[in-house]
Amino acid sequence: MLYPIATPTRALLDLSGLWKFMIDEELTPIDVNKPLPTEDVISVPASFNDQTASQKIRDHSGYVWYETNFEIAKPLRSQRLVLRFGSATHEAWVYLNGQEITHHKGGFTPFEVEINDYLQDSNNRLTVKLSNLLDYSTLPVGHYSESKDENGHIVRKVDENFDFFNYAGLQRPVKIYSTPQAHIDDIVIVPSVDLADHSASVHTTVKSSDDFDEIHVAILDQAGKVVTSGTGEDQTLAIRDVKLWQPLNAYLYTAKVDGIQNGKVVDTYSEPFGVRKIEVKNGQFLINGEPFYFKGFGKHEDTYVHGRGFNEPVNVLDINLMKDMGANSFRTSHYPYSEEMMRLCDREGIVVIDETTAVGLMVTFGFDVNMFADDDYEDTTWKELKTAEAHRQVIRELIDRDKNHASVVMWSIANEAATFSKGAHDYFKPLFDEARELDPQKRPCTYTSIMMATPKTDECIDLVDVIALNRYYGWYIGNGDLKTAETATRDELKEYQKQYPDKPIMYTEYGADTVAGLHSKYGEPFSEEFQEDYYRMSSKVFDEIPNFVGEQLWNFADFQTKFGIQRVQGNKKGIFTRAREPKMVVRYLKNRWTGIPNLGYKTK
Ligand code: GCB
Repeated sequence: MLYPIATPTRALLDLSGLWKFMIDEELTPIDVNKPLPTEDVISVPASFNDQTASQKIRDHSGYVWYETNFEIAKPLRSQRLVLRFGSATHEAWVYLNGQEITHHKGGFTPFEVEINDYLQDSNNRLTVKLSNLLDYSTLPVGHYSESKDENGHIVRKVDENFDFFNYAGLQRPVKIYSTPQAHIDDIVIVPSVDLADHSASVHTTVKSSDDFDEIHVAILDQAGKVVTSGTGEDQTLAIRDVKLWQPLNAYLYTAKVDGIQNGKVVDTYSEPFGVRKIEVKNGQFLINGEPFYFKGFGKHEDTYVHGRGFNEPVNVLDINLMKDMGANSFRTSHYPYSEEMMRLCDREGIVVIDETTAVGLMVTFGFDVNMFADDDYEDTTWKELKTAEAHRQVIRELIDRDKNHASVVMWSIANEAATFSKGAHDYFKPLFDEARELDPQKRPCTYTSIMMATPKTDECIDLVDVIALNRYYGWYIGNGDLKTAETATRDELKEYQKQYPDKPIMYTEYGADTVAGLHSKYGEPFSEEFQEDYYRMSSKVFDEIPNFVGEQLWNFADFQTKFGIQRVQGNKKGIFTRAREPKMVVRYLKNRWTGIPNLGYKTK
């Protein structure tokens, strides 16, 4: 799916701003033929939750309504007009002038619909009903329950089966774009690099409305100069003296696609792309033929007031903070991030592990890891969950959206699923097959593994290209005891290395809750000293393991979660606070990471 942009043949309207907003108390039905019965407003794009003084609204589980009015300039009415949501969390029913025009489930991927047939000459009313409910059939997974209050009204409850606040709303840009009737629908770009020859062949496939006489593709360099061009829906173009997209040293070409009728350009679209080669070989993760070392983070889209809403200044700041520390990568834990963030990473040379919304796929999820030691413990996840269809859908939509991004080097199919439990392999095998089949660039695939999934118990390691571990020795296990943690970390990594000598291993999570400003002469847990000691211990072990190809710590910044006795206004494992102030450990990590090359670490 193409990102919406203005081009010489396309106009773009942004519906950001104040929309009418109300929660649905389910007392009287809402009539979509009338304006919403409220004067309250909310800002779009953003989560609705933190824009209110009302706890009832903030914590509402169920349905909410949004409404805006817009005008379309007359000259545009002859064009094909498409309404596009960057996302709508988690399920949306969309009405234009009282008629339902589309429905979408899945809160972190875009969807769009043609609106010409529903438009009025003026004062178009766009109404959106959203649900923030999650259950055993959705991704993310939530425990859903219903009860009745004293008046017999339904009360819905979602207990998140994951460790982040269930922010919802129109969290990403809502836009209308125009195209001519004959239009380009999608562009697929697959570069193949010949490293020895300093050349690349770029395979482009253009999907269109089928009424062009000819499709012309030109590849422009960063200065806007045409380096090669050709004609055809499906073709391979050669680039000599190719400039590679490298980590933290991005070079972007542009594929300028023209749809031509009677010798005239009718539709045109420009897609930026990078040329780079990704391989997993001999226990290494290679970018452009050289071993890459991941330095960076698991993150969240999470900021004050915006909640999980699009916050571009913070995205820019986060990337700058990463680069300043010598970091080169992050994972979009635990859902696809905004398209704007992916485009920013392409430009900045930030390497991304792109994750689906598959989080919470373990019905016995909790912070008490001791329960797993119990002989009677049995996990019944794969008997209970009905997420396979939602999972297939998000894989399809994520790959469709992000397939051309140079920054995306690997897909994470799930976070901390019960891969140790009976039925896991049968669940995951078709999903991995599908991802591999769908990705035109054939990127490696992984899932991030939960602590209970060990070299002995994990049933799904054969499915992954890279072993990605989320580990909390010294925090959830043996809290405060870094000596034992060091041994456990080392023993486990050595075991993985021994059993899977050809698979690269990395940490995709490790960390310790740390209250900014809390200090301890004794290095007690929660202090800034403990956080630093914890990371020093971990780094020491990482450097001993030959196939260990990266460290992405948990988390870039403190973030909001649901309530719980383990959470004090959220998760405090950030190395930055939620306001992006550095904790003490940032100096240590900056020092370590600026000393580790992006390419060739441990081999030079
Ligand atoms: C995990 C989860 C992440 C949590 C983190 C924690 O394993 O993947 O979502 O926030 O642990 O801090 O407990």
